Amino acid sequence: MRRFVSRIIKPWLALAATAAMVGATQQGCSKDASTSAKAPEAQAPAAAAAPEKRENGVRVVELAVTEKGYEPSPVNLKKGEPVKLVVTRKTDHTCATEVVMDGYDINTPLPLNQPVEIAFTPKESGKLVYGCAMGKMISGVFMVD
Ligand SMILES: [Cu+2]
Repeated sequence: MRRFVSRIIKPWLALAATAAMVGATQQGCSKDASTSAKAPEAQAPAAAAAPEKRENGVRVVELAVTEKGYEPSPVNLKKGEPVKLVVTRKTDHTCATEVVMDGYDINTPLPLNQPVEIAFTPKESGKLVYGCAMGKMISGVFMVD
């Protein structure tokens, strides 16, 4: 439908439609936002290319919350290895204003542009999903080995 319309409408209409779509993705927990936030999950093993960062032997993982969701995602972690997340929310245009992780008692607010540290130790192997407070409509993934 959208493709058909864009083929026949005049350029200024196409511009208007584009603007409307951008507006829609900025509404946060809209379907568009959750779809784009989940896209990286599909390519799971392709994980973080960045080298591991450590402070006093503790793994440090820096995450940003952008309009695409939590980035980077997925990130590989190791079971039993303590991790310090440093999460910085860089957008006010989504509902991802906290990090919620079930099973770890984590529900941490993210003030805009302020790095927030969250320490935890993965206790099970597999996929660990965290996300926003609304049922993780916007989410990120840790792959725990
Ligand atoms: Cu949400």
